Amino acid sequence: MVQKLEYSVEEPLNREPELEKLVERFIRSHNTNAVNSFITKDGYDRNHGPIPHIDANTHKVSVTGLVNNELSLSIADLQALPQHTVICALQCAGNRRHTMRTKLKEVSGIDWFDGAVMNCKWTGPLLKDVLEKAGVKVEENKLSEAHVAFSCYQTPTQEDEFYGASIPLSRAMDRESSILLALQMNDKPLPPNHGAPVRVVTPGIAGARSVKWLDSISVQLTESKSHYQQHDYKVLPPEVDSKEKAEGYWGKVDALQDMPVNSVVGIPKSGSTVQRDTDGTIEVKGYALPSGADGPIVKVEVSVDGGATWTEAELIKAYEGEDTKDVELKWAWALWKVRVKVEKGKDIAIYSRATDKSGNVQEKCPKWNFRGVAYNGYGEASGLEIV
Ligand SMILES: Nc1nc2c(c(=O)[nH]1)N[C@H]1C(S)=C(S)[C@@H](COP(=O)(O)O)O[C@H]1N2
Ligand SMILES: [Mo]
Repeated sequence: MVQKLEYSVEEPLNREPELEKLVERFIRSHNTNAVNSFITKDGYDRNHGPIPHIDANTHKVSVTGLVNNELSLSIADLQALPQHTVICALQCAGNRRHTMRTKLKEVSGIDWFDGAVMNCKWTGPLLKDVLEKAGVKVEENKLSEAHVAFSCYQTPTQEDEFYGASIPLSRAMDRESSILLALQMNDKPLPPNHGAPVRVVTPGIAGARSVKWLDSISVQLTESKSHYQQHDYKVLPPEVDSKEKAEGYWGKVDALQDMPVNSVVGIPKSGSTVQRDTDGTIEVKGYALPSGADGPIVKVEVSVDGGATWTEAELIKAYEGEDTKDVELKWAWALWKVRVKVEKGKDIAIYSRATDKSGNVQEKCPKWNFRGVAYNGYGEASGLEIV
């Protein structure tokens, strides 16, 4: 039962925190008084429609499609299953779109800067356990082409009657993938804006597949019919440069799933004046994200000479007082910091470059794509004045 709606289809809530507040230790967020650090307390919001406030006591999640037993699970039923916790980065596929738009060419989509990502702790049953309870009924030779579709029917969205997404069944059934039906975020029940009472969390996969206010799960041989699976969130080839041309391509290009290795420079901020220390160094900080299931991040390097030489940064995986002991960090972001020597001058740029465990290395600049998704060029703070 929906008790009220906040925002609207015409004007959904879309916001990102300031980058410095995401990567700096213990800076209070202006809006919520939350303190971000390794675990993000005040993350971005991305909605394609209003935010529903759902009654957790009556809400049900259905499990249908190619299963032996269709299920209708209450929140209490989901709580009764074994609970799993994952700390993972969850990012919008459009994170850093502003950089693609300004560095390469105009793209279509919300002007996200580098803050459409959060690193949170999520708790709930594994999707795999829920699917096993229902019993997946897919013929052996069809297993590799099956999908799990998630839907939220609470409100219409900007381009569709509902919000939906799907992921490959093989990924869902892999225990290591840590795909959850999250009931808690950072040890508290989910807040309405992040999907209360239950949302999907797909570590390593574009945020668009982490369906909030989850109503239904379906095992099927086709991908979700949602606009957001079929006509959005795809890396179109560079020759597609208009809405009209895109029409001929949506059906031919795979849906974006795994996100690429990435890093950004959060401090200093582009365009700022930075005072050098007596030893001629300045402090540089940022975050880094592994590619898909290839985490964790193993290296971040910083360059102050346009990429000719690089200095390795220190990876800060957790902070004291934050209980990340015994928690797998494969899906998490890495916060990093380094002191680098830099000459005095104007219009200085600092680059960052991340490497993950599987050896994926961030490249200087990826190819342009019409929707400006999955941008992962070098992190960059530019236009700095060093004094
Ligand atoms: N039901 C529903 N789920 C949704 C969305 C939405 O609009 N409706 N947006 C998706 C997108 S594009 C992203 S990036 C993430 C954002 O999650 P957040 O708002 O908790 O940051 O939720 C995903 N799940
Ligand atoms: Mo997104």
